Amino acid sequence: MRVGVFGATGAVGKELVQVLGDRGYPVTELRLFASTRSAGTRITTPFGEKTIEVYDPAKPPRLDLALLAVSGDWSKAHAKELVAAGAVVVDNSSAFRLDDDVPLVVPEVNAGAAKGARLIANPNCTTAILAVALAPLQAEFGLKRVIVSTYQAASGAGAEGMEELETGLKEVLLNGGTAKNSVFRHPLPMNLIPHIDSFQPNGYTREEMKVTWETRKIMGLPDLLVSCTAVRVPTLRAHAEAVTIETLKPITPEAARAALANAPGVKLVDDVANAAYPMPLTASGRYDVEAGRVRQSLVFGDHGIDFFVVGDQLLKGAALNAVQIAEALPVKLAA
Ligand code: 2RA
Repeated sequence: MRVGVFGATGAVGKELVQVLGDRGYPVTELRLFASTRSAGTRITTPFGEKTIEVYDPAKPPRLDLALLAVSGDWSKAHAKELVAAGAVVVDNSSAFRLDDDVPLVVPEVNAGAAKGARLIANPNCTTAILAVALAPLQAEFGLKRVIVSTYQAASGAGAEGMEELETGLKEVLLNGGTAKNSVFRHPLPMNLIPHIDSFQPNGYTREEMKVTWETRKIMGLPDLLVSCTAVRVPTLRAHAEAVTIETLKPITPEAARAALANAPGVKLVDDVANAAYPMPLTASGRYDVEAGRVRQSLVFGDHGIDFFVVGDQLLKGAALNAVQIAEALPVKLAA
């Protein structure tokens, strides 16, 4: 496969290249694209040393697969050009996620939706991590309501977000100074920010509404009641989510644990006697989403559970999911 990674110097772009290598995706030629700022930079990849190129819309490259880790505006402007030039495109941005004719895919949940598509959307990271854990519970117990509170890492704001957190922490801890902020709305070290993306007229943020809209689409449950509070926290690259579900059928913690333990993409980590539960430190750098702290809901009784999920934002929340989509597709070689 001739594969192009767009936004190759960003946090997700770099992970895409690594994941393609780690999973042995059949790459015969890898081309890396980024902004003019990085053009000409040589970088080492699992497929040899590569030079960063700048995309020329007048001459779209001949690719079988294009993985986009770019802004929504860039995707809107160029994704369909790449499809027209012969590539199957997996887009990480929010540009097409809610378009009726573009599948939004988490392979463990709805791989079939990608069949025959040449443009596929990769979900918001928070949604992808959540959907992997909700799918087995929906299959066995049916979902009625989902209430989520998130603890989202700096990596959700890209390499710049991670750098702002690290620099700010050093300033506060080593110099006794004050952390500066430009990526985040407020300084992130020693703080939590209940504000990710823009506020909507209903008082939720766009990040929170993405969880509602995208979960419904991925799970094929257009009327599912989903409410989210999204919070940025000073962790580096794994998003955590406290989840409460109300189910249609009775559910017990034991049955929920069994369903989660057998689910693809989920690792059950739930041994509180030994202080084992999902955490950003243990989920970072891992493909599986950790699920644990499963307990009967005090609100919904025998029709509900509370649990905790943590997934690597750059992997299951972005690069891994995109490569899994590519793996699930019968990508045809471009002419
Ligand atoms: C965030 N979900 O964490 C967003 C980015 N994909 O900021």
